[in-house]
Amino acid sequence: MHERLESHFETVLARNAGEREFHQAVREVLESLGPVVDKHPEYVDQAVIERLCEPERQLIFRVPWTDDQGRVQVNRAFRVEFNSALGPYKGGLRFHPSVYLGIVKFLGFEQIFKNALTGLPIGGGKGGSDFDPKGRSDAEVMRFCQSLMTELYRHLGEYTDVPAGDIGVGEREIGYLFGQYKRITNRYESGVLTGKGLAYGGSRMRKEATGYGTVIFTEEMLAATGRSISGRRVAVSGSGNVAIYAAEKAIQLGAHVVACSDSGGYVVDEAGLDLDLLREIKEVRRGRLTEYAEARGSARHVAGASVWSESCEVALPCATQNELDAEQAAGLVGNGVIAVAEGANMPCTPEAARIFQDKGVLFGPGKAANAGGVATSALEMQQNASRDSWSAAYTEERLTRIMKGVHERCAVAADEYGQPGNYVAGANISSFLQVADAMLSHGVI
Ligand code: NDP
Ligand code: 2IT
Repeated sequence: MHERLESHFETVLARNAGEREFHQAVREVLESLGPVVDKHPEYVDQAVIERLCEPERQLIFRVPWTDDQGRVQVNRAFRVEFNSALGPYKGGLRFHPSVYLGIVKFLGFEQIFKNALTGLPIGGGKGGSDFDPKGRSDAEVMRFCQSLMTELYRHLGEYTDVPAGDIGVGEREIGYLFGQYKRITNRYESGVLTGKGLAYGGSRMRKEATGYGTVIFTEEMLAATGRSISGRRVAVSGSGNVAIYAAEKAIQLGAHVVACSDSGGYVVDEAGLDLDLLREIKEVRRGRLTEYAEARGSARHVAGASVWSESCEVALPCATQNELDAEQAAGLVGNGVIAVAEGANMPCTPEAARIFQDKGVLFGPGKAANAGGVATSALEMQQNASRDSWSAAYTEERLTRIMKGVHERCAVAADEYGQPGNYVAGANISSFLQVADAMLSHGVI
């Protein structure tokens, strides 16, 4: 790390003790910014980097609700409004038992740069709760969402802070959250949440956008080196929103997608994943991957193991942070992987990412590769603001153009700062410059 950034990083460690994932996300960005600091010392002199690492506002609140047995349950919820230099705070809500401040802050920090890379006017924020939706009835999820929004609504607004989904938060949860916001505020403010259902202001292609975008980004990286995903053996991790639609787009482009996972293990299906079956189990029944193997003869379920022990040419980690470590990365390299794109946020450990880069594997970091989801959220906000609704074909065309733009911004910045082909450096530098310039223009705030 550049010596002028080391003391900032020490401050981050001291001020945010115990927030391991947040430290990891900040370190990765600061490690890329050495050449920028040499060229533009004003970013350090004006404490832009120091300010960027400190959220503008952090909310932590109690969420009490009653379960189906009449017992009172208490969860903790968070919203970190990290940076509004480019637009209203924008970023998802995650419901998962592992959620604590350090995870929300890592996600919010990443979101600042990801959102800048889209070229759209959105700032960075993130939220969530340690609520575990698994095994809960629709009525319990509704009561939890209503209680959460009863506090959160006062901090939101289409020009202020616009949440969406993430792990454990999909169309069902966004519906309950929107209903409660509308009821409390007595305003039909469509643009206050994204990922809404199509019936009441959602955007076509939002559900598909993150996974599709990840594969479009992968195809751009491959095309830049004269290759394509067509005919390649692909593995994805996870079997949620991002994973399913990454698999779908890869299949559309002629790839052979053979594996996916959930927290219980993974399935390998040499005949190629049957997405209708996967969607039925995961999206409709909210079931487990073991059911996939039971229903399909060509598939085998491996319990309690990582999908990254399987061989593939293109690896798309789409589950969660730090799910792919150095040993698994070395194994994938040994088995001939040529491209890795992070559909999830920070799924590769720093050591794993370094192995891919050192071995010449194309590596698309999450803040670039999965930017299609939030970008399409911004398109949803545009449709809501103009009281319009676009076709799937037009929205996908916009998404494709945006992802090509993200790839281009990363590639150009990497070249300009002497690290051609390094998408991590390119993503961090390009997005930092945009946010930092906006912050300098706004003065010391
Ligand atoms: P979903 O809740 O739809 O799916 C998550 C998937 O990952 C499930 O298969 C889940 O398995 C698995 N998973 C989650 N946590 C763990 C864990 N701790 N260990 C093992 N497996 C786990 O979430 P999304 O698909 O929306 O999100 C996946 C990733 O993509 C996250 O990193 C998210 O931040 C990122 N992302 C999401 C975007 C979006 O638009 N939704 C946009 C950009 C990034 P199980 O069901 O067994 O828990
Ligand atoms: O990590 C992410 O970019 C998301 N979960 C999507 C955020 C959004 O506002 O659509």
